[in-house]
Amino acid sequence: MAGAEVSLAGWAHEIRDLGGICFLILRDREGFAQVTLAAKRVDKSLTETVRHLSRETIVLVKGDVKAEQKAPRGYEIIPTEITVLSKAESPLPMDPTGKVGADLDTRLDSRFVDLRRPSALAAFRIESAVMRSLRDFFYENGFIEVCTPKIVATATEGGTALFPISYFDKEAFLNQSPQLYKQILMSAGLDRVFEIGAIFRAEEHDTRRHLNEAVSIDVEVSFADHHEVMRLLEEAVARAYRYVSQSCTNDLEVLEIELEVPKTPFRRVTYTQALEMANEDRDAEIEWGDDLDTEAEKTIGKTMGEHYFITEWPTEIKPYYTQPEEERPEISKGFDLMHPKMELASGAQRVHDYDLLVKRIRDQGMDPDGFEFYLRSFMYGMPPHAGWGLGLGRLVLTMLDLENIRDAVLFPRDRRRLVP
Ligand code: AMO
Repeated sequence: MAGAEVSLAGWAHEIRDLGGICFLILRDREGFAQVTLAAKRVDKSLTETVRHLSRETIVLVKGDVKAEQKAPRGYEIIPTEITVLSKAESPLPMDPTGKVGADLDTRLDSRFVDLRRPSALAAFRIESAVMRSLRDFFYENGFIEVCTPKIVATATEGGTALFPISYFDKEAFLNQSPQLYKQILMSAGLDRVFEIGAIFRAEEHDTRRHLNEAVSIDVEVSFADHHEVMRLLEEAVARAYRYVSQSCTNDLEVLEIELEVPKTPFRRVTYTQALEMANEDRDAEIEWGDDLDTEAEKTIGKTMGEHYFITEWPTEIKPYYTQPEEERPEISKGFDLMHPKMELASGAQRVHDYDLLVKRIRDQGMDPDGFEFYLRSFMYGMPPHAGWGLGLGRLVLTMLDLENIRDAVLFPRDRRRLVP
């Protein structure tokens, strides 16, 4: 655009006053532009305005583009008009250039400034690309996007981790998972649905991979078994990696990441094999039938070294909606998708038989009466079906090797944080 007249608005990232020449570096989400005010060529009043700008003030610059090798990206703007659109107070709550580091809490308290750092923003642009690639993938594969309610009357993932809310004169909760609704939609004949939405877990965890509000990418498919939806899941994950590696080259560069697209199919290990790996050099062995703890996940992850599935879980430790194998009902058709560092998704072929489902709910110590609205959909024609839920935050966290899930969530919710 050399020679063109442009209007450019942005944040005053840096003002460098060298006496005879003054530089204003403007920043927006796409990067930086240099505005050059040489005493000889630019009206004195403009230079005065720039000299007195506080950092992060938003200005509108009108001027001419000039090729200049020394400027960022090889161009500068010679201004003819500068308007202050919004003045920034000083001092700033944190340094948006990232030169002065800030701890996570300070960054989250002032997220609007934190996100002005290109590396903070890059993760969210990549997250957007991940959602886009997955939506594309689902639409290409015949899925319908759905929105299920987040205010609900029952627990889905067991009764413990629920957030009660006040809902007129009734007891209500924030939904832990779209699980029951996506299953009901299979009875409705929607065949293949997906949802990208919030899930709420009242867990007391304070870890780098748990939040009390997370975004889950949920899928349900009729006339499918667990094998089929595992294939769908590994293709979805690989697709997201591939899309990011092709379309987010600038953001990956900012984050200094060379993204490797995981190869499909991912390896499948059974729960029993995983248990053997976990117990290899461990003092207190995990017994068959117990859940794999964080330490176990780490040991197995090290051995595997890439994405993998854990299959053939004991029926007892999978939720009531998980279909047991016909020949050996103590083994379920549930699975987890693992990154070497953590669990990314879980899923299963579901129970579609009404009587078995009622029994499974009872066996897990719950009252089928509370599930009436769900169970009814199994009485009038429910196809066999399978599905999964994949955590968006964890997918991005592991893809970009971030320290903390809070770096992959714009406004995280945890035990201590309810604002901003
Ligand atoms: P699950 O409870 O395993 O399964 O959740 C699915 C995925 O969602 C993400 N996730 C979380 N991420 C951050 N913080 C949390 N507190 C949190 N809880 C869950 C994880 C997890 O693997 N209904 C089933 C899914 C299904 O079978 O379709 C379910 O909710 O990445």
